[in-house]
Amino acid sequence: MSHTDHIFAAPIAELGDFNFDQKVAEVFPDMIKRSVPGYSNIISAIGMMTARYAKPNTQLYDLGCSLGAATQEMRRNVNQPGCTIVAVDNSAAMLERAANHLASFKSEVAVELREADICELDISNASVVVLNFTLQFIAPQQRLPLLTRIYEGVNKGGILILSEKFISQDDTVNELLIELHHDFKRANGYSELEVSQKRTALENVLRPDTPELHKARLHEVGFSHVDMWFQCFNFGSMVAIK
Ligand code: GEK
Repeated sequence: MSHTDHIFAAPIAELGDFNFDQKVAEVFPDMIKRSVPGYSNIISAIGMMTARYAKPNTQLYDLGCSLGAATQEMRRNVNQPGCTIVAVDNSAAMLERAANHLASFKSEVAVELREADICELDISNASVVVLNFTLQFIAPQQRLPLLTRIYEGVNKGGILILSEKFISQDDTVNELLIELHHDFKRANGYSELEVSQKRTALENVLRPDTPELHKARLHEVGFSHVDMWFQCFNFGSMVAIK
């Protein structure tokens, strides 16, 4: 059962850094839908791209899977034999709930849930890799090495779907996108206090890059075809094809 997110509703005297603990896992589906513009559209499109890019006898990766929303959509759309979806997160609380969530659907497609740091994961024989709002939580100096490992583990013609919060190179546009995102959260029932406490808690944890930096880095690691396929305010999703 999913609960409503009230984590930042009351004043918190000492706001620590945000982390993916039991309390967050409990309210996660509500939190992500009310906080990330376009989240549901992106999840659906991950399914559509899986249907096109999954190849027989390959692995599909959902890196930073949380409760497995993208994993489940990939599983529903895999139409090739011999595929395994490897869903990885380093939060035990998230994975425990992901296991329950995924067990509630019937499917022939194998899913392996792994509690691991995605920066230390072996990635091989991949046709589809999903980083749905996860790279933004990885230390900036670890992003290039992680994307390099992903590139090396993806088969020729395979796809990486990378969704992120962005910053804009233009300060004025950046401010506008941040304000529009806060309007979106207010419209979804978050109070001023919730918006501002969450912003503070995420400050040291979620470090967004510009779309330009993402694209340059994806090319640098070797991907041949890179572009944004969706953007809503300062959130969006890119594809990179090997
Ligand atoms: C979705 N993709 O619903 N190794 C493994 N997992 C990590 C690491 C790491 N180093 N760092 C963070 N995580 C999901 C949403 S949420 C995005 C992804 C958000 C995990 C972390 O535990 C959390 O579950 C996830 O990445 C990020 O489609 O909360 O904005």
